[in-house]
Amino acid sequence: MNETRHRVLDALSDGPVSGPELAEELDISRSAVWKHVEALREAGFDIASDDAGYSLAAVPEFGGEAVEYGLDAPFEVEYHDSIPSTNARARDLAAAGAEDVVVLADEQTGGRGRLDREWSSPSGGVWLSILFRPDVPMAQAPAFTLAASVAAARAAREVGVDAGIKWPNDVLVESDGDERKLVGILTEMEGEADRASWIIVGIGVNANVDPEDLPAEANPTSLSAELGDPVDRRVFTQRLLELFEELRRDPETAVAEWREYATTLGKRVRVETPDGVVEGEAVAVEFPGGLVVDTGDERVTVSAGDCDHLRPL
Ligand code: BT5
Repeated sequence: MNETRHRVLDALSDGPVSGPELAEELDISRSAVWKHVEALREAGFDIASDDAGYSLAAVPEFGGEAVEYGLDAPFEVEYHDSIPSTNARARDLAAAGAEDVVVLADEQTGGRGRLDREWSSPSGGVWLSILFRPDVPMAQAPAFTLAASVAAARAAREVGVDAGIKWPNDVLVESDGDERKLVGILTEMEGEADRASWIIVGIGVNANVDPEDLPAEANPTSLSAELGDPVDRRVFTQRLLELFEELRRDPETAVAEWREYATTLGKRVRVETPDGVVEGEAVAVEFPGGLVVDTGDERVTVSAGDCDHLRPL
């Protein structure tokens, strides 16, 4: 949303305000005011008008403008009802030089997980990718994945779903040893070793979707299934972005907070890494995100891989 439209919206939310008053306040023509009001109505804002002027009656349920409205984080939000993959779109935007942009979709038709796996993304989810350009070496990028999982777990807890994190990037709801997958995160990046050029953190939250519509082998769950009611996706998305914004400024704290939510620490794990399988007890997570596994013989730090929680011996 452009700057002037933001200001029109802010003025309307403090309204009623008349067209001429608005034009004067924002130093634009009356017809420009009219165009902004119409564009906002088209985006789903309910703008009442009576003798006293215009006022904001209701905010749209979901969408780019809806999420940007009142968002306490410096992201522009590009919304799609349906798109193949928000990460793929964010890569195109990165190639075009963009930054601090969020691509958000109601549905993805070609959602991707790690290692080219599929990410099922029916309508009703929160499928988004955050594109940013932090001044950090590439090796620190895993800290942003952990930051995203902390933000997602916290946002889920704020709506009443007791989420935990399985190293490195799965946000799960656990009960009686049963782990149900709520969120998946896919981080992509490009740059030189000493400085990332861009990082894209893709976050897929099963918000208001029926777990029956998701691949059963992943034992999926959703916010609505856990709560018995749909969540307000606009507010949830805003909190997710605001929490991520705080954590990305302070990756060391993000890693510390990750430990608080971790379900992996203290468990026996089996991690499939690009260099082979590591099995043992997960004893620590080190900045920027490596998992320390005590195999009995030695302590090994793994920085990437698929992690399974094993039953205690
Ligand atoms: C992930 O991969 O968990 C990362 C998923 C990232 C998705 C987001 S959505 C927005 C952005 N745009 C994209 O295209 N991607 C990102 P991984 O750890 O590889 O897990 C993939 C596995 O999870 C699949 O093989 C399935 O078994 C399972 N799965 C697929 N869809 C699921 C869902 N909606 N909920 C739970 N599990 C799912």
